[in-house]
Amino acid sequence: MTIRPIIVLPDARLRQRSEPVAEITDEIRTLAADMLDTMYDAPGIGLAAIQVGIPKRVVVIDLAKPEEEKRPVVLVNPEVTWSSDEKRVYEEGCLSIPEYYEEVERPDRIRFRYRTLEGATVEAEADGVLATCVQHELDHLNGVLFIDYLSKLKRDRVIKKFQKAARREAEGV
Ligand code: K1U
Ligand code: ZN
Repeated sequence: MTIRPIIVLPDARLRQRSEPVAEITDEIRTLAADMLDTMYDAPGIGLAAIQVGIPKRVVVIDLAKPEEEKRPVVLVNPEVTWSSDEKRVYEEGCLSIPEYYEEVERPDRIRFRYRTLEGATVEAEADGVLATCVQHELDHLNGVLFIDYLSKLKRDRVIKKFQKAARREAEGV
């Protein structure tokens, strides 16, 4: 079991676009296993590879409740292929912006495609929380954060708060 450190705002790597996975190697399988350990430990319901500092298009998701059996899903090179016109508002959080939650409006239903660790291509449809989570994680692969959907006032306020915390930590305060 390996828990990797999760990078947090204002780390510039969170704004980087991640590269597609060309081949599913042992390195990718180890990355996915470590991401699942890291997500369960946090805890969270999703994690993108860039959140552990690796700019590769890999995402893990598990929406199972603590009392349920785990249902880990690994998405390699995921893409949204269709999204509904109907929207849904959900209160989102982000492990890279700890303890900050805000409502975000996104398409309610999506279709998406991804590769599994076994190399199969899967086409899936999602609604509700899963649709929100997949869209949140795919945004991470393009350097987009959920705070980008908020007003400039709210976004600037949260960025400033995290910049100040990073400065204080660097100064050892
Ligand atoms: O990508 C991330 O930072 C993970 C994030 C995923 C997410 C949450 C909410 C809406 C969309 C995407 C999280 O998991 S934040 C933590 C969280 O939501 C949670 C933690 C424990 C139990 C249940 C949820
Ligand atoms: Zn996030």
